[in-house]
Amino acid sequence: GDHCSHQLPSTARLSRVSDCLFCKIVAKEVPADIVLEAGRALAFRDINPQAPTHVLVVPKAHHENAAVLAAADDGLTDDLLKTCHAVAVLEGVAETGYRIVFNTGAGAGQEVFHVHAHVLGGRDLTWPPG
Ligand code: IU
Repeated sequence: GDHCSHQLPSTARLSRVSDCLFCKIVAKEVPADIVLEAGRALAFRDINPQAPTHVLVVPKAHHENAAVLAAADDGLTDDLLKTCHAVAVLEGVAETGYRIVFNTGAGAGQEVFHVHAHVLGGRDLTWPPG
């Protein structure tokens, strides 16, 4: 849709995608293993899981990264964080502990430029992250 028009593919993988991948998942145009749909947010499993629980939580609206999202709509940022916790409860990792990660910018490893929180749990998580 129009809300994806500012998507700027920045990796070889993404450059083969004509539009925003996560917008397509939100639109159900691309299949995903959906964990929770909660109002303006959607949670689905990462295709390359880094922990027993590895779920991505996205706003349905397209925002490039967490900073852009927070500046544009702090209510949606709040919804997104609450949805992350709901996912942790559903996945049974809320009590043992889990991590929420927003890779923000290519230098931090962001590859998909539709903001997504990684919710990771189900194993011991080391610090610092790689
Ligand atoms: P990053 O924070 O932008 O680096 O995270 C992108 C994530 O999206 C990464 O963990 C991928 O495994 C994941 N992903 C996915 O779940 N489905 C896809 O089709 C693609 C990437 I491309």
